[in-house]
Amino acid sequence: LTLEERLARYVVEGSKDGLTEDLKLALEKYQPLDIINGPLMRGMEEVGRLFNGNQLIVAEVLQSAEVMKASVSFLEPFMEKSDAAAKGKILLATVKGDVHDIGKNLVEIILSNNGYEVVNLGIKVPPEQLIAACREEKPDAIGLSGLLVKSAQQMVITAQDLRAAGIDVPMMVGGAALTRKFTSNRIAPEYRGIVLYAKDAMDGLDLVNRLQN
Ligand code: B1M
Repeated sequence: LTLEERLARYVVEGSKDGLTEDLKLALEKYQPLDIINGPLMRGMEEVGRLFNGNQLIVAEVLQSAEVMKASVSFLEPFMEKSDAAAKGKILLATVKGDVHDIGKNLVEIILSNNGYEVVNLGIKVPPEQLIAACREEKPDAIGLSGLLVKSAQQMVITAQDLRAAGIDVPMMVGGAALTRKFTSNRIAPEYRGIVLYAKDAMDGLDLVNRLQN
């Protein structure tokens, strides 16, 4: 197997044997984020396909998630960091009912490495908690992540609740079940502030940078 195939396979098989050595090798060829977005993401996509076809059980998918998380933490110190002083404060959360956090945590890493202060509220965050955190933290933007189809609907509800609470700071949404169209047709009309769709973590950084300028 090639290095790239081995990296994807660690994720698919949920195995860490040899992972660190191969990540080190990969760093000689690629930028950390390209390793994540390339072979590791391909592995995760395969996990999603196998899971969907009932060829993997939740416990196995959890192991794959562990490999992905371990890889991201190994690669994180090698990522480019800008020393720009605090560009703004971003509140991040995975919406109510959803436990998926790998994508959200990647967004946190990218934003904090690029001068943003990130308050990560974690997973399954109900609108009430988000509203309370907004009042306390006074963020420049709110970032919501969700991977389940029902999470896209939960974002609509969250937008409504935030609006009812008088909150209108820019909102960025992302996650596999979401589309740009759903964001502009279903979420944005329910919110008073700007609502932006990010297809991945780097896109998220671009969007937030544009908001600050
Ligand atoms: Co779940 N899961 N899962 N899962 N899981 C999916 C999402 C699924 C598509 C798999 C499948 O069936 N093919 C499916 C959803 C079906 C649907 O609703 N359409 C699914 C399901 C069904 C479930 C359960 C219901 C299974 C069950 O219990 N029967 C359950 C849900 C529990 C719950 O949430 N209440 C469940 C549980 C789990 C695990 C716990 C086992 C584990 C998560 C572990 C963890 O996150 N700590 C897990 C995993 C790993 C997946 C897959 C395989 C991989 C997700 C992932 O981490 N990808 C996933 C299939 C897939 O996506 N291919 C699947 C890597 C990550 C980097 O990508 O999060 O998409 P992602 O983030 C991307 C972009 O989306 C974007 O940037 C990132 C890239 O840079 N992004 C943002 C994300 N958030 C953003 C926010 C932003 C900006 C960009 O700004 C704020």
